[in-house]
Amino acid sequence: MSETVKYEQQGNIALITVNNPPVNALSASVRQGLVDAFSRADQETAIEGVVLACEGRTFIAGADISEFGKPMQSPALPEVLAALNAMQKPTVAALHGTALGGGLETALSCHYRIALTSAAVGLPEVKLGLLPGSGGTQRLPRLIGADKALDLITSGRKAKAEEAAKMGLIDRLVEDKLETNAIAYARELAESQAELRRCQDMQVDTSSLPTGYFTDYKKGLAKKMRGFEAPLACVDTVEYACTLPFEQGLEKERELFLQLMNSTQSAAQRHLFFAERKAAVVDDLPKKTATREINKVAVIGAGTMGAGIAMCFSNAGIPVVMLELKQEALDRGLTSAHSYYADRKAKGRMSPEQADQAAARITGTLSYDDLGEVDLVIEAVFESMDIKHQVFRELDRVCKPGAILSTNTSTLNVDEIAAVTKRPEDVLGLHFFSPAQVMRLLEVVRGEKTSDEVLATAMQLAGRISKVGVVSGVCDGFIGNRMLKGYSREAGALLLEGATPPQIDKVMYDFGMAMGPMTMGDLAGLDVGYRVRQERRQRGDDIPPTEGAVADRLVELGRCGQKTGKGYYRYEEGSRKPIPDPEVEEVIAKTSAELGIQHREISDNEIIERLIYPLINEAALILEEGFAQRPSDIDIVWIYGYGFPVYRGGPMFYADTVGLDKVLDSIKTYQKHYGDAWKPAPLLEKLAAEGKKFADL
Ligand code: T1G
Repeated sequence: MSETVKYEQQGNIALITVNNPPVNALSASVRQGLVDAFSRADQETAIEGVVLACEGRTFIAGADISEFGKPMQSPALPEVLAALNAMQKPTVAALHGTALGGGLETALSCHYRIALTSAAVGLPEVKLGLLPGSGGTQRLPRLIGADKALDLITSGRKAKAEEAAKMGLIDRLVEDKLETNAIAYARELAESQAELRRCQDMQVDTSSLPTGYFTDYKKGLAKKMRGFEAPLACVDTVEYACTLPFEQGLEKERELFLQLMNSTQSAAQRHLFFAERKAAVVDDLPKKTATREINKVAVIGAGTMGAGIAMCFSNAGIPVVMLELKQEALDRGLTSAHSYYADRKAKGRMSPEQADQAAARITGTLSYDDLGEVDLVIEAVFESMDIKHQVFRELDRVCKPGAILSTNTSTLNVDEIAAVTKRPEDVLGLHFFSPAQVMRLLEVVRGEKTSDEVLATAMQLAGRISKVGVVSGVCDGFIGNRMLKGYSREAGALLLEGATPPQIDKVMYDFGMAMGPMTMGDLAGLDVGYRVRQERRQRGDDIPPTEGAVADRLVELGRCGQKTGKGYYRYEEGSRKPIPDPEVEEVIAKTSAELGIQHREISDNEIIERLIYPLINEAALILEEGFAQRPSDIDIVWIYGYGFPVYRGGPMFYADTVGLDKVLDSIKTYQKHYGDAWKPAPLLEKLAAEGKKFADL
């Protein structure tokens, strides 16, 4: 028997237990152990029933993702499940924790399922760019119906045990003593000679499915999951379950599964699965670094960001006090937070109790002297160093020793802010992304003097408020915004050379970005960039005349974007739909002429290269300067902070799929035309020369 699967005889019941921490993934050793255990239980005459259970925190949470992309060791999971299916004695799967993917497929291959009420089940393969490849798409629809199965398989969501029981997926629920109850259940089934109920012997009830059901479902998904291949394949497999005999459906499922397994999209999504978990690790922080308790938080500034940040903490059950200088500003912030919860309540997204409690957790004050007991402060006031200094001097005066003082600045130097306090070791940046209560990214900006304890506390806190924390060093724009500069610069330059806002936005939208740079500019407000460029020009920074040239002209014409009803596009009253505006093309043509730039045909591929390759090049500089720990962190920043397409894995993974030599060649070509703004990063040149990838770092 393998070291990860245990076989015990409990009277007339065989108890087969998987023990493969941390999540009992179906590694090669587990698969072999299960095959051996099933055949032993089938052969032993004293055995009349079988229970399959797991030790540790969860039932099998799926196939071992770390084995993907490598040669598959036999037995493959379908063989394991075929052996389980062939059992001539009642089998009961005992579920606790999260029975996911291949784990749920294993449970579906048992005759009966019992679960703790605290358990959850799901088929999240679609989140890895895959589909359930071991019978899940054929057995689940037969057990719970096509529509419920489609929902679980295409969303990849988890269903709590009670909901799963209502669907008929789980046969018995227990509060505790799962193993004992499971053995009793198996014994009851054996002694009552209960039917050996196999999902594959069931028929999917398609009587209630309207004509064209699957086609329409795919159309809806193609919109909702734009660009993803796996969700559409999932629908095809469920349709096979409704139209083909089980074995044929199984073959089709496997075919599509292997296609997806070998796809770049799935490789990208598997990369992100591990990248997200890796981001939580700070390489030079000892594992056991102490952390501080965070039970009460203060937010300075109750504007859009401040209120959004306050909601993040309240959603995690942490009371928050917002501070403002004037009552009306405070009232505005409290109102926006409280109406957010009222809206959640009205839409049934939160129960009335939950919504009322969350709203009540957000309070306000006009006095710094009320902040003496908070464990963490997040400053979210106007981006001016003078104002930041005033705020941090006040915080240094009133906050208790050990309180963490953080800034939500996206552009200013965190070390300069920390330097006005007597406790720079307790200061760091916590850079949230707008809207803060929605965007999952949190750039945790490690200052020169930030202590290990403060950094460890911040990284732990990120998970607690459902954010993905990524460590950044202190440099201009940290990781995300620093890379964005090249992207925005080139978007502006492409306009001057003849590309139009709709053309650029369509290319980037089709590339998979949540929205194109011009629409994004109009959403954020073109005046934000205008003010930053004005400040930089006053500071004497050498800004090329082309940089932001069109945006500056538009702002000077009062076209600041959605907030003024027109920017790169015009917007109807109350609509966010961008409408191309000939006046903008006139402004562009006039600006190009003033700068002596000829318009020309610009290919879609050039637009992609000139917007994405600066991201890659700047990221290589960020890595070699040590402002980011690893390339995969940068992918997480752009996926969770800037709407980079998930199925492309982030800018670094994408660069590796294109090939660093090809990326470098193009960058060098643009350098010849546009100068040293395109100077290749030494790290990129080195990796390309060595035929290596960012993934090799
Ligand atoms: N394979 C390998 N490692 C896994 C794993 C898996 N399936 N699931 C988790 N880990 C590692 C993870 O990398 C981390 O490692 C540690 O376990 C704890 O995870 C044929 C093909 C189960 C809900 O997609 O959703 O089955 O960072 O930090 O927050 O049809 O992990 O500590 O070194 O996430 O408590 C389908 C994926 C696979 C489930 C637990 N299954 N896992 O969450 O802990 S495809 C999944 C999760 C499949 C079949 C197909 C979550 C979790 P480290 P964690 P958590």
